Amino acid sequence: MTARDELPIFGSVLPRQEADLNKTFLAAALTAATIIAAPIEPAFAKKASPVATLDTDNDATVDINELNKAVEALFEKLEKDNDGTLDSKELQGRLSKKELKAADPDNDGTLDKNEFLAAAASLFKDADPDNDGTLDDKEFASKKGKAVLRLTR
Ligand SMILES: [Ca+2]
Ligand SMILES: [Ca+2]
Ligand SMILES: [Ca+2]
Ligand SMILES: [Ca+2]
Repeated sequence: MTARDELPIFGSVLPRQEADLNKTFLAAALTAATIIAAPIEPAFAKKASPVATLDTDNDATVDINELNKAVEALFEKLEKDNDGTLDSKELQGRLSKKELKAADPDNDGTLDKNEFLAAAASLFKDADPDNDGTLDDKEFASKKGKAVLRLTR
């Protein structure tokens, strides 16, 4: 028997099995997605929204003071080596290289708490196109809003 004789067998059997497997997998994935998506009804979605998480005075928006609290808490959480600053490793990708550079006016490659808070405040301003000084869930859903969120959790 040569390799050439075997090929048609693999050629005819394997692709069909693979196609069946893919179908089964797809069906399972769809089922899983439905199961996961189902419990997230508005009540739950609302609870997990950025505003609901950060809005400590319950006025349905997040102002800079509320943001600062979350940003400060995250600073403490990320500041593992206790040298008073966050380096790029501790930031875990929360800021791009460009953002980190912009947030680091003393150019030491790390952010102290004030630099970190200022970076968050600057992102907050960018994410607030209606300039009312607060972010709502719609603003948090934007690309810039998501950049703010990355500095809160
Ligand atoms: Ca609020
Ligand atoms: Ca550190
Ligand atoms: Ca610095
Ligand atoms: Ca706003």
